[in-house]
Amino acid sequence: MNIPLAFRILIGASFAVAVVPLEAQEKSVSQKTAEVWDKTKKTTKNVSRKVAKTTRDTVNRVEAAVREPDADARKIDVKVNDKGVQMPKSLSAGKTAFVVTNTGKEAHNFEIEGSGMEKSFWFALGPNQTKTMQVDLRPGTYDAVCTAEAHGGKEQKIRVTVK
Ligand SMILES: [Cu+2]
Repeated sequence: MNIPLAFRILIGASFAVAVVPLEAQEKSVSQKTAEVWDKTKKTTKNVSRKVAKTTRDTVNRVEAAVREPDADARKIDVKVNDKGVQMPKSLSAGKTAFVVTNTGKEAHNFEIEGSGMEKSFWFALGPNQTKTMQVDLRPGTYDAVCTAEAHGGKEQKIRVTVK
């Protein structure tokens, strides 16, 4: 077939014109797909974060409701903050309600451990949050610990004697 050169150039040019936009289109489609996927991931993350927060809030409420101290429990004020745990170092045996308040700026927890007992809050306390933990203290020595990841990764504990 004898196609004049001018025609060949014209055909070639029209192919080029046709091909380039197609590639551009494909690119933008894959880019769009990537963007949508990115958004989906972000949305999924946000949703799961929200669910986690809701679960935590619910558990906090449950903890507070279930662990309302008995009227005859001896109430002991405990402060947890960025310096550690502050509470009396000598306690009497018997039904005890630790009223724990986070007076710090980060999350803190409270754990009482000793004489075969190990009890802490399921979730750490946020700043200004108060939770109550009721235990039956037997005579012995205990560690009152903040297990939160504050304090530069170190646990803070004090020794408590129960008589
Ligand atoms: Cu702490």
